[in-house]
Amino acid sequence: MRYAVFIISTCFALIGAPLAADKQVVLQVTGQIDGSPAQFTLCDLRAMPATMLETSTVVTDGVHTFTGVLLRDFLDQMGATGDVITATALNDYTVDIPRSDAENFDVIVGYSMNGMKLDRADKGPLWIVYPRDGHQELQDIRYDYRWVWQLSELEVK
Ligand SMILES: Nc1nc2c(c(=O)[nH]1)N[C@H]1C(S)=C(S)[C@@H](COP(=O)(O)O)O[C@H]1N2
Ligand SMILES: [Mo]
Repeated sequence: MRYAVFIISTCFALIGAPLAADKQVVLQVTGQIDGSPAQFTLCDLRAMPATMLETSTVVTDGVHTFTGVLLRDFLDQMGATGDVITATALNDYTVDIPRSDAENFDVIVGYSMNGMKLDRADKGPLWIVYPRDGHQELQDIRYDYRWVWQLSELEVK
């Protein structure tokens, strides 16, 4: 039920119409979820509760504020049952993310950095962001691999 509500959500722009690009599917979720495959536009993701995260990254200078959906809640909302999430990017990069990362840390599927939309040339439209600065154990190459930029698909296994 909750799932149905969240899948039909769209962008309700207060001023002007939402950009057409924001109504295109940016993320597909497949595998062990209710109603697989599920598809999401940026509008859908923005309509969900947002989490902000301040952190540095290994590929940018300084500290940035990222905004996105909490991976833990996102998976729960879809009724995900698997322990592994295979994340795939537009450039065909793929990596397995243990579900436990989402349980143990406030990992987000980020859609904006410093209040600006992430575009394709700048790790967008979606980037998996870990709260790196807040946890010493996340400052490790094992986790760096899981910061999938240009994220396009999550497969729950
Ligand atoms: N889409 C995508 N995300 C990716 C990668 C990639 O090649 N494509 N490389 C991963 C790896 S191996 C690391 S260490 C970090 C930083 O990669 P970079 O230095 O190549 O940007 O991003 C991760 N996310
Ligand atoms: Mo890497």
